[in-house]
Amino acid sequence: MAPISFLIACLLAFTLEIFFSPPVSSSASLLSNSKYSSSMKDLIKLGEGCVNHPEDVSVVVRKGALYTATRDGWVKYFILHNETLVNWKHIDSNTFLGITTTKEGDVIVCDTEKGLLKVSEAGVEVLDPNVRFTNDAIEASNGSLYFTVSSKEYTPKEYYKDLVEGNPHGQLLKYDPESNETTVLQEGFYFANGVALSEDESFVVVCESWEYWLKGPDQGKLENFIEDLPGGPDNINLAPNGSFGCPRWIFMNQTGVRAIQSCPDKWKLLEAYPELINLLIPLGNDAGAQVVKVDTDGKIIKDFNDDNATDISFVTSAVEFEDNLYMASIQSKFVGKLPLNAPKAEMAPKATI
Ligand SMILES: *[C@@H]1O[C@H](CO)[C@@H](O)[C@H](O)[C@H]1NC(C)=O
Ligand SMILES: *[C@@H]1O[C@H](CO)[C@@H](O)[C@H](O)[C@H]1NC(C)=O
Ligand SMILES: *[C@@H]1O[C@H](CO)[C@@H](O)[C@H](O)[C@H]1NC(C)=O
Ligand SMILES: *[C@@H]1O[C@H](CO)[C@@H](O)[C@H](O)[C@H]1NC(C)=O
Ligand SMILES: *[C@@H]1O[C@H](CO)[C@@H](O)[C@H](O)[C@H]1NC(C)=O
Ligand SMILES: *[C@@H]1O[C@H](CO)[C@@H](O)[C@H](O)[C@H]1NC(C)=O
Ligand SMILES: [Ca+2]
Ligand SMILES: [Ca+2]
Repeated sequence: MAPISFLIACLLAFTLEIFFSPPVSSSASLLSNSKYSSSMKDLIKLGEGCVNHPEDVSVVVRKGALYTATRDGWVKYFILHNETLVNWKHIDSNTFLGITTTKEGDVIVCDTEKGLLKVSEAGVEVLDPNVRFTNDAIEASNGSLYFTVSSKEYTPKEYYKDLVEGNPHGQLLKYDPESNETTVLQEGFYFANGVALSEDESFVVVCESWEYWLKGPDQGKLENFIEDLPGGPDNINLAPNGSFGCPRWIFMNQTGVRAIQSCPDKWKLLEAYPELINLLIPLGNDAGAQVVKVDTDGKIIKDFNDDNATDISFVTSAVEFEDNLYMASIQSKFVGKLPLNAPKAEMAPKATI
């Protein structure tokens, strides 16, 4: 039986942590050269009020269309050249997370309750009904799907328990469309979240939200891809030119997280003070918004920041396409579009004679 004084000591240590070092760590640029960092102040809101909490976005290049899956069960897309929103398919679900588009133009949706779904013109097919808490998927050129399960232990509603417990319950899996079989490729991720394939498909990158780094198993080897990001990464997408774009959503003080994880009476503590979790995982504007672009070696090469979440908060997905960065946030009701190459005066075309 743990003495109550120890519980109080833990609580004190934890609250001190919170009050004396705000959980919102500064989302200041991660780059020494600020030339490569930028704000999100030119953000344009697409479909405002018509996309209900989109978690992820994915582009079908040949259609010039950007797809998203929303909290009210819609798979919708924007025709990008004229920014028209099309309500495409509806599924009775409010548990969508990550999506990916396939080379056939179908959309793979991770539904945390129903499993791994394929949405096509013909309708909805459940590819794997036996997986729960799927978070993101990516298609390989031969049609296999790599996807993540964030936690084998907890449900999406209990996600914070996964963080507080501090054990790795996440998985990377592969669905083979020929055999209709799923295999577990790798266990032991700290909240497996976004997944992406490198351009040459030699490695797959998995974002771990609790451990702040991305792992890329290369031919069975597991290596760290980016280490020590100051917030939990969510989705990740291949950017043009082989690099990756990756939004980071929770700017939590890692020391506060470690303090509660190592507290023996953490469950009692949480039960007594459930609001502690809100301090640990700031949501809304407290979460800020940040997207980083990394090269194929995991080095940060570009950093987009909205410290005070003035334009968008809690970005969960970012896709670079035709000189724009498109962003989704599970907390917003729009898709953000950030033009990357604002026209410069000195680049005005020269007159010809
Ligand atoms: C987190 O809190 C610790 C302890 O107070 C502090 O030393 C550290 O700088 C904080 N980290 C961030 C990223 O704010
Ligand atoms: C947008 O473009 C598509 C074809 O690319 C067209 O079908 C649609 O009518 C256009 N929408 C508007 C509002 O112009
Ligand atoms: C696709 O390639 C992967 C990796 O080599 C392999 O594991 C998988 O079985 C292949 N899938 C199909 C449908 O051929
Ligand atoms: C794949 O197998 C699952 C059972 O695990 C089944 O429900 C589903 O209908 C099958 N899908 C196809 C395309 O055969
Ligand atoms: C593409 O990558 C190469 C090599 O890293 C770099 O020199 C070039 O500037 C990049 N182009 C773009 C558009 O990012
Ligand atoms: C964000 O808010 C902080 C504290 O209120 C302020 O010091 C800072 O200047 C703000 N940053 C921006 C980019 O507005
Ligand atoms: Ca995705
Ligand atoms: Ca996610």
